Amino acid sequence: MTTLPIETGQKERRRPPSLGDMIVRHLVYSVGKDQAHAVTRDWCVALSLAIRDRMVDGWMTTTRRIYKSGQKRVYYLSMEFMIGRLLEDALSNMELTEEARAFFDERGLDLGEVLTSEPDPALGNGGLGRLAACFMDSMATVGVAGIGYGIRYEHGIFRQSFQDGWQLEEPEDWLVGGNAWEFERTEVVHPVNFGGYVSSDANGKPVWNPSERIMAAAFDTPIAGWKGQHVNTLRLWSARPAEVLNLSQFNQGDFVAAARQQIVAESITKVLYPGDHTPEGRELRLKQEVFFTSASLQDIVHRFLLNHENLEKLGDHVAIQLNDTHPAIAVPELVRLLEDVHGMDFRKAFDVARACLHYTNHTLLPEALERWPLELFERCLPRHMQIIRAIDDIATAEVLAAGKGIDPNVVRAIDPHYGGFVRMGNLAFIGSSHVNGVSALHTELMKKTVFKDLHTVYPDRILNQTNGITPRRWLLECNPRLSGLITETIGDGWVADLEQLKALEPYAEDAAFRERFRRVKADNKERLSVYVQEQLGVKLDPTALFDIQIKRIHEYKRQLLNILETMALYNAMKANPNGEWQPRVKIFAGKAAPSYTLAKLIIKLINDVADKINNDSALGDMLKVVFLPNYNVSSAEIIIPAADLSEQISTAGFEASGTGNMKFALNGALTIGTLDGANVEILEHVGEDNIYIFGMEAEEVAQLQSGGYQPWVRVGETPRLQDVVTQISSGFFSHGDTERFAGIVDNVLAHDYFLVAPDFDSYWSTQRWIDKDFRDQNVWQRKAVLNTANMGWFSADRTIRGYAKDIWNALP
Ligand code: 26V
Repeated sequence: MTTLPIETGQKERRRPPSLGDMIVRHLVYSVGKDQAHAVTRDWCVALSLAIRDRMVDGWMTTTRRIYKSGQKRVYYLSMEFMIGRLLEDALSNMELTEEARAFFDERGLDLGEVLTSEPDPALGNGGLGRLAACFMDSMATVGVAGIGYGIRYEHGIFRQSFQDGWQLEEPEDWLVGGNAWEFERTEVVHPVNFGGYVSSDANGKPVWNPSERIMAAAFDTPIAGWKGQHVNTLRLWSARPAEVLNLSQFNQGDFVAAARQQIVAESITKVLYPGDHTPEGRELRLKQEVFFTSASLQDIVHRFLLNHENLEKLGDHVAIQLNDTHPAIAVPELVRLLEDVHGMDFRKAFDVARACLHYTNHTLLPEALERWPLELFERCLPRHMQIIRAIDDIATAEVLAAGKGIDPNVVRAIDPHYGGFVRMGNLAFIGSSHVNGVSALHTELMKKTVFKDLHTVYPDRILNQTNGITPRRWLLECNPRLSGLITETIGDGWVADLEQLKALEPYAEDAAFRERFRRVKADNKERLSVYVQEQLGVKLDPTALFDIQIKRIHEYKRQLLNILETMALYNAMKANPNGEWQPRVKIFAGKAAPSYTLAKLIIKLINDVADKINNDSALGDMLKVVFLPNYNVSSAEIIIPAADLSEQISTAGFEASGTGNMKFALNGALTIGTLDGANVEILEHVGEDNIYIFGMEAEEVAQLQSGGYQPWVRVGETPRLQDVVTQISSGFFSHGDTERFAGIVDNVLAHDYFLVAPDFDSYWSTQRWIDKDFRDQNVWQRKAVLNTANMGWFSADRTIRGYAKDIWNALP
């Protein structure tokens, strides 16, 4: 079990321990179990620690190499990292999966079970957090010296279950039972201050006298790229009180007061997205943003000073990417560190900060663009407020110098109206050298809408970097059958160079290959059917068309359009039971924000419709509807490979990019979608014959939304939709309860901001066209192969190279 000395002639050399030796050692010495008593989770921890050991060598080599070469560092600041389970990914990237499997086979244990006993760290909500995780994988694969900075939430996104069809939220507890991947860096602790007032010193320089201090403690997770050559770090911050315990209060017997500080401090990293419907919740959210951003910037400056002296050169060696506006406080905070702590002159400090910082925008939705009330900002961050005012003066001068006739007030970070707000989007824009959108369409819309005026003043600042996904997790690992077939056909070069998938294109014409491709999909659909049966007790027919929509529940994503079409299909099937219907399974999954009432009502509607349809014996297997609970990275890995049809049906102009759309198409699903986000570019790559586009385009949407749209008239002109709306109002899907879905009926008839009615008929007829194509499996599989073959461009490796070249100037 320990390292075995082996004879090598004269010298005695130590053979590195085998993976099996390391697993057993960790089981005994780290977990404290013997093999006879170990449970699956113990093996999982032992295996994770063994793999982590193997990663550490590469990690140290990478770190030394970066120090020596002076390679430019990239810091990715993100409030969310939706990393998912790490063990399977690490095994795969380190090419140790087969060795591990053999080890467990020998003991009659199943590697798959060991892998799924790992909790899924769900430190994010949706696309933005998952993108950050894909970028970590790709930075390590491409060889960018990248460090991710974020928050080590004690509770990630809530665990979703259904009670009578309604969403229930329960706390998630991924850290119970420990986290085998992280290293706590007890020596790395940065103070983060809040509140108080600003005075001046003898020289008239501002001095911040904060009233509260929280400590940020670092936890590092190594992130190995493909083949483990380059290993980067994800550093997550956990909040600690500045004083461990107020001993005098404790000794006075006031135990609660003594513990208070700790509770208040630790609340900062307790949960992802504290409810923001109370002032306390909003303040906590602002503090989370400041907390992780300040700690990260202090860390970055500290690292820089380890081997450089002149902070004026920071921008030559460091690029800092702001993942949405959540870390936008970085603009005044970096200025503050340079000016107040390191004595740089304000104007110089701002120029240095702007040289380092870059901002990615991920949504145009007005309600999602962060604005903080001045009162709150001033109270928590009085010094930052002064700096923001000074930055606004620079912006004003630049607006006037540009001479484009723009009113400086629309550009400044501070909006003086309605009591005053800090506009974080404007702040991030002004303080960054590059601002990027996440798909071609979204970037163009940024220029025309939210950042129109800023774009006029700074015409070279906005650029596009279309999102991507890591092919390691989203094909190699989640779809072993398909990746096996691909590797057998074109070799394994695609894993690190996804555009090699193009070599599959000729095989679309090869009937034998199409049949194997179909078989792979059929097997994945069997696997998903087993999962659905376990989760919901619903039996699916795996030969039916699997039609899948999985994503956060939001009106603009239009799960409502999908379920309304499902009801209309049900009505049509009932009206003509002997018709030649293509059997379908409609699969939904996704979480609704706890305070988003309408989104939660849509979930209830889907579950009620599912209940009605699945229990209609006259229909048999013709139509089934399921809503899988607790959608996360792990369930996505089972669902995506099993899809025939991918639903990407957002109202055009509202989905910044989408990345689920890419995962499905890469795995051979066809897309039904609007010309929105990255769907537009998927269309360009897979070709119009291999994707189903329907509905209004962004410009038509904007026009209709700007006035004159009367949804009730439109519903009246759409008979299938009219019937369904009447049924919902009459309690047809709610056991006669006519009130339950009043909110939805009212939404469709009176508001319909996201234009469900105008797109309904086009969606319906596109679905019927899909039915027809699916019935001819030759036609369908040909299109499916062409999707996989042409999705190579959507690798996050390509995206990262784009950022490295166009934004960071940090090509490896
Ligand atoms: C945030 C909020 C918060 C307030 C209530 C409504 C609302 C709606 C949307 C959001 C989105 C937050 C940002 C985000 O997750 N954007 C997603 O980023 C992905 C990666 O770039 C992209 O693929 C998705 O299209 C985009 O929605």
